[in-house]
Amino acid sequence: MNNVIIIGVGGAGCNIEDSCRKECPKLQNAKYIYVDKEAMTIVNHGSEDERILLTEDKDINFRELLRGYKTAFVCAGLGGEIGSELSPKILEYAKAESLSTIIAVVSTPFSFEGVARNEKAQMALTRVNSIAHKVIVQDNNDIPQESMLPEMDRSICNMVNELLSK
Ligand SMILES: Nc1nc2c(ncn2[C@@H]2O[C@H](COP(=O)(O)OP(=O)(O)OP(=O)(O)O)[C@@H](O)[C@H]2O)c(=O)[nH]1
Ligand SMILES: [Mg+2]
Repeated sequence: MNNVIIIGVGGAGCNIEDSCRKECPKLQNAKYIYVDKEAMTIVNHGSEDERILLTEDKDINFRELLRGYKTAFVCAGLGGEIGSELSPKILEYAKAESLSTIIAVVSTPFSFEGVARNEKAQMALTRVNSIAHKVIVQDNNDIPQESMLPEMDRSICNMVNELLSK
């Protein structure tokens, strides 16, 4: 599938994307893009030409980036700043570019992360649900607490693989 683009936004989004890259055989040939505002975080993902560091004075043309692809996956952990704010926007850009399949792959926070973060995530999820054609949601509360984060993202990949096998 080389007409597929996968964009991870924020810390969790980039982690989820990396897990998909490792665990989803059907996404091996996709174009991978990692987006974050934190330089320290983003260097841990992909190769240099796959990374987009958001800075206040840099305007990123996401529509141009998405143009020509048939399918877009947008990955984000909802509840923080960048993933919650930017992932719905990127989904909207994909819609504006008329991609035929627009899929969101998101997590919602553990309850121990607090009400504010959970409310932020729910608001973002409402937006995501209204834009994407398909939404894969990992409720982090469903993951055994002793599991490491990569384990939980593996369970997201299982959902992605299931979707792709349909
Ligand atoms: N599934 C999964 N969830 C994660 C991971 N890391 C963080 N989270 C969850 O994702 C939410 C958002 O966290 P981040 O991705 O760090 O936030 P961000 O989008 O980078 O936003 P800011 O750093 O606030 O700008 C957290 O509240 C956690 O619930 C991860 O590796 N996998
Ligand atoms: Mg972050």
